[in-house]
Amino acid sequence: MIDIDPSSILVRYNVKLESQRSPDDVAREIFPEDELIRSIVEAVFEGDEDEVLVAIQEAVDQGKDAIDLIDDALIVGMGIVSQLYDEGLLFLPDVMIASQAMTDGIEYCKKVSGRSHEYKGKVVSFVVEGDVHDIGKKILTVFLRSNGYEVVDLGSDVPIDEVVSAVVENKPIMLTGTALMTTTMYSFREVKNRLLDNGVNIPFICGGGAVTQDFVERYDLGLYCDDAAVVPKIADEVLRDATIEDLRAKFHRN
Ligand code: B12
Repeated sequence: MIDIDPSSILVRYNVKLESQRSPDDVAREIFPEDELIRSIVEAVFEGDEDEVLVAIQEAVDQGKDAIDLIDDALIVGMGIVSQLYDEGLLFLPDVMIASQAMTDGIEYCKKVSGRSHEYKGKVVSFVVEGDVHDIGKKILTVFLRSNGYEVVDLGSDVPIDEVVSAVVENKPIMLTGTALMTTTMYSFREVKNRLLDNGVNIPFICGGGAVTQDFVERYDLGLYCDDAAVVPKIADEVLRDATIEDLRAKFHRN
């Protein structure tokens, strides 16, 4: 039998773990100080859907405005999750779980107040016809929502007619399209043609596995981006009246 002292192994592992800062440690430093807001932010960060509602109710009982809590607490919590994801401290499942808690919280705030929340702007998102790969698109909608945008999510494998009708009906500030396959990404061009035929002239942000900047910049309205986390920054620029040329200059690689 090999003679091993387990306590020495544990001590060694502990030392290694304690020397690294956990996401919780980093988050705690940036959580807001106001106790009522902090509880909501923390619940979003933990992705605890039940606790989010309890904390919101507590804040409302103590005099906070339910609609203000959306920007002041729920979106702050999601912002911290996005920040830690960008820094590589959290992973995709953490983002998805937190976003569900935030979305439940927003619905609860709207219900409690009886008023509607004012979004920064509306965005329509879809995955192209013939393509079911929707994980990237889901991430994208999480980032947009957590940055104060309303997203009309058309889902995956969406026929071109449906995309164009949704844009005409909802009048978004921009459209996002996802394609993961070389065989499906050609519908971007057709969507763009149909938008222009309908007199719609909004930025059409395209991304997803097989798509490249070289492909997208060959058609009008098209803006390429490979990182879903950048999409809210593009939307912010669109709100500042940036043209497609401005956006390409700012977000395309040379
Ligand atoms: C998961 C997966 C599946 C799942 C999809 C589940 C789902 N609900 O999404 C299932 C099993 C269903 C599947 C099926 C198929 N798949 Co598949 N699949 C994959 C796989 C392994 C991962 C894709 C993924 O989710 N990546 C993670 C996400 C996060 O990445 P992402 O989508 O690119 O998104 C990121 C960025 O691109 C960006 N982004 C995404 N969208 C947008 C939009 C905008 C506007 C912006 C700015 C950014 C952005 O943001 C995200 C993060 O920053 C890839 C291989 C790979 N390594 O990519 C193959 C892959 C995409 N699949 C492939 C194929 C061929 C198929 C099938 C045809 C297989 C078959 N023979 O049946 C079917 C097609 C079904 C269909 N009609 O769509 C090929 C495509 C080849 C090609 N280049 O054309 C790949 C590349 C595998 C391969 N190497 O051959 N697949």
